[in-house]
Amino acid sequence: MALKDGTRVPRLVKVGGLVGLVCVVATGCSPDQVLRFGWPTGVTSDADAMRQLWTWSVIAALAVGVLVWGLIFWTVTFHRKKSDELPRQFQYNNPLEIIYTVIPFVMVVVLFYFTATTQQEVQAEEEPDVAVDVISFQWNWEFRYPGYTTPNGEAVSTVGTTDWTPLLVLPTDSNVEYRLSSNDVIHSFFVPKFHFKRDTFPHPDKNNQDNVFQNTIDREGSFVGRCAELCGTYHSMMNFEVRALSPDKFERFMDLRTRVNPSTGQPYTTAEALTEMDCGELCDPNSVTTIPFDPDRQSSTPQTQGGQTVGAGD
Ligand SMILES: [Cu+2]
Repeated sequence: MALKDGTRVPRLVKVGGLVGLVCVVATGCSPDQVLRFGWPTGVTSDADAMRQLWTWSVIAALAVGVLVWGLIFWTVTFHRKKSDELPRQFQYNNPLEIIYTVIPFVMVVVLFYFTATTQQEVQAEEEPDVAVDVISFQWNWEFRYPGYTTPNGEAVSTVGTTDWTPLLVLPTDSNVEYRLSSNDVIHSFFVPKFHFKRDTFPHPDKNNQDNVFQNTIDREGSFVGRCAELCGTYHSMMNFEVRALSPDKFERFMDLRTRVNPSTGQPYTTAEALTEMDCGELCDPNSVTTIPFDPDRQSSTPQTQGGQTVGAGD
């Protein structure tokens, strides 16, 4: 009997160890990925704050889970039915009932506290470095920069068409303020890499909507943006692209956009300014994460094609 027990336990340990080793090695996850618990990588400091909340929430959930699983297995293993005699009963045990009311209450309070403080951090507003009016309409986007004026005396603006996906050019490492509105129905401004989405309302003031949010993009790149509110026939094609440039490149971009293009006699468009800057993939005049609005109602063209360049101009 003693020999049998002595051989069984090491075998269980070996099998458990092997399963653990396969889990760690075969999945190929880095320590950072493990601690993300499936949370995708974002490109803003807000996204990182939300990731930390997620990581600690999962760790707390796992700690509770391990405790509960342990208690279940302990009960199942060591407290099996031994006779027909009714076991000792625990109902109306006040200390026990107080404990299992208070502990979940404390858990809810702790989770609520960290959720609320993270939300406050994400929604915090300071003096912006750059402000952009995001104007949605069926079925495209206009991005207007009230801080920059063209020689015509109008605010610098970018509008998407059926030939060209609108590019929202923004500086990295700067506090950007987004002021959302809609010209018709409710749309939703969603950049998956921001880990943030907010509906765009017609008349946000009359609808009592907080239509302003801010963030800071921490790296250069092209990030797809979408409408995330079902807004009509071509909702799925209402895409745009955030083009995050270093502050130097952004200043150069705005310098061009506030001047007249000698070859057209008109202020530089977004596509013309990016072509003029010629800084490689970041200055591609066309979107690289999605394709322009396709007005063909029978079309089943996929809306995301990495590296796709279509059409020219603004
Ligand atoms: Cu929409």
